[in-house]
Amino acid sequence: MATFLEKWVEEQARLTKPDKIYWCDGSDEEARKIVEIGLTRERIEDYNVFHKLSQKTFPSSYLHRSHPTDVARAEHLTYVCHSDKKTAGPNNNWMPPAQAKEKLTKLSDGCMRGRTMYVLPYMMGHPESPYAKACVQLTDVSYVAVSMRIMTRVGKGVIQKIKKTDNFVRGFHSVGDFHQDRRFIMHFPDENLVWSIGSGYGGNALLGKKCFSLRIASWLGLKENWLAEHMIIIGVEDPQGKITYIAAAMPSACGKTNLAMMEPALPGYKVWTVGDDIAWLNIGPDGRLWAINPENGFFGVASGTSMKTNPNMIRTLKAGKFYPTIFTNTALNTDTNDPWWEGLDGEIPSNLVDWRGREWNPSLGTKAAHPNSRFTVAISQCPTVSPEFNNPDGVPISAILLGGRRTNLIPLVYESFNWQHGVFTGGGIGSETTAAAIHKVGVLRRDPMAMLPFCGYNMGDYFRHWLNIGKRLAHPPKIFAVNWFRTDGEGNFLWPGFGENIRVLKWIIERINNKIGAKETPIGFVPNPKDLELDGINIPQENLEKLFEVNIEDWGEEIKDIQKFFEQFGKRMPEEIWKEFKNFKELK
Ligand code: OXD
Ligand code: MN
Repeated sequence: MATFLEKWVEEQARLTKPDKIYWCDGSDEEARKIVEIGLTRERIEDYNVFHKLSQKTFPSSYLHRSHPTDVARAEHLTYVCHSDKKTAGPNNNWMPPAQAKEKLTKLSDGCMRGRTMYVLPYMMGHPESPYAKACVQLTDVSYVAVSMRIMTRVGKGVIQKIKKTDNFVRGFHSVGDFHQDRRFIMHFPDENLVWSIGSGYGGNALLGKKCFSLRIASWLGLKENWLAEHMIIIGVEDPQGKITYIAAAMPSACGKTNLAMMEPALPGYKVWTVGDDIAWLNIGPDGRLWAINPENGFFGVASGTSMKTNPNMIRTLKAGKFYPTIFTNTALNTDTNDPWWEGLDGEIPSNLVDWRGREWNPSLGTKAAHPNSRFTVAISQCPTVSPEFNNPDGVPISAILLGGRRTNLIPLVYESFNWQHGVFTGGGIGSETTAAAIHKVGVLRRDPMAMLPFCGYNMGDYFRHWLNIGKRLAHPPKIFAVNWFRTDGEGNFLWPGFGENIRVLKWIIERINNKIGAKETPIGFVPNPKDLELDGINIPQENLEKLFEVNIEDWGEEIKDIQKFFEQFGKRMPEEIWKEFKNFKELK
């Protein structure tokens, strides 16, 4: 008798009418065959899906050019279809599930004609982890099939795990005709189902990532008492060899990947990479919070990545051990056949075509690489990958960092008074928007815990869930807010960032271990200037003062904006958060 999985695949095939159905095994040999199809037979607009790059600089690497209208997450076309609108909350687009399915069924009818339907069984998390989840994605484009092999653990073993059950997350994906009017990314949390059509962009199409590991998983976490978060996970080793694990939430394209594999500027320190984008956080038997990274690869922003900003990522991209590495929407040096992006080390090459394949030179005043150009590469190639990366239990978290991109107001670092105050602080965090999603760049929006685009249910309930998790933790991590992006009046950054951020992490670790005091302010504890390690760095005194200044008179607009944001959630907003808000306002 056919299994639930087989029946589902058959049903989808009847609807979408692919020429072929291909069950993937996740092998290297298979990936090479699929890439070959993208190199020779499959096209998007004017280009083959893959272009083979010079194998000298970045071995095993290929360039992919997206459809030009399809280069970022489409938040306005992303829906979370709970049975009622209130559960989705004001933070999500919503459609009744039956209506959403009717729409998607029409759009999907015959959408794979002339194409192959790839069936990808995969795990999010190490197969032996009690926290891992089995999933199956269907897709009709080689780029997505191969990217899933890099980003997740694809393999036939998953089918054995699923057996005859329906206990897996289903992801249906088709690029459709790429038309924006026929593009939707829809989630059905109660059915463990994601249905995405019309986009081949990573965040919309690699369904294990944002769609499952954040939107659906956050809903599972609410029901099962855990947290699915938009966080990196790192181990910071001090000169004595002690490793402290930290999780850090920051919005897309705000430096999470750089922080995740930072080369510390302070001697004797080392950062170990567990994850660069997503953390699943569970309460361990010891009452601590334990984190796993459900992913197996990096889908990071290429623009700005260099030996200066992230040497370990450049090394990862050059390793060429796991097949393949993909660059998406970078420029191309036509002399050397290498990818190129703004910020890469060295001179601007003289013969470049831009991310759309058009001749380019700096006098055009445009960017050669798309600002959201990306790489997709295996985490196993990263020289700083943590020995704990595959530990089924994950790592114990001692601190949570919550950040945003703020050119003013927000100090470099401050510590919340306690868990509840930390949830209030994280809930009110704002950040200036970036090119990772389709919207105006540089606009301030509230982005609680960097989860605004990814929380699969009402954020009022999400804050309540955070409070509940805190109550169940015998040893909750301390919560800190960070902001690397503060500038002076002329737009220059006040803090050098990158490897120098270790100085902030050192302060955080000393606070965790109760080694140092701090200055109490209405927003939390900020460092006493003497406690921030500044040896070997030259930061003008006035910059330092600005970086830690909490001039509460300047917070008026911020407070109003936070209040407006919280009010949207009406009765779902926990009283405790309003209490923290009130305390804060009164202190002001
Ligand atoms: C990502 C994002 O791709 O947050 O990780 O957009
Ligand atoms: Mn992300």
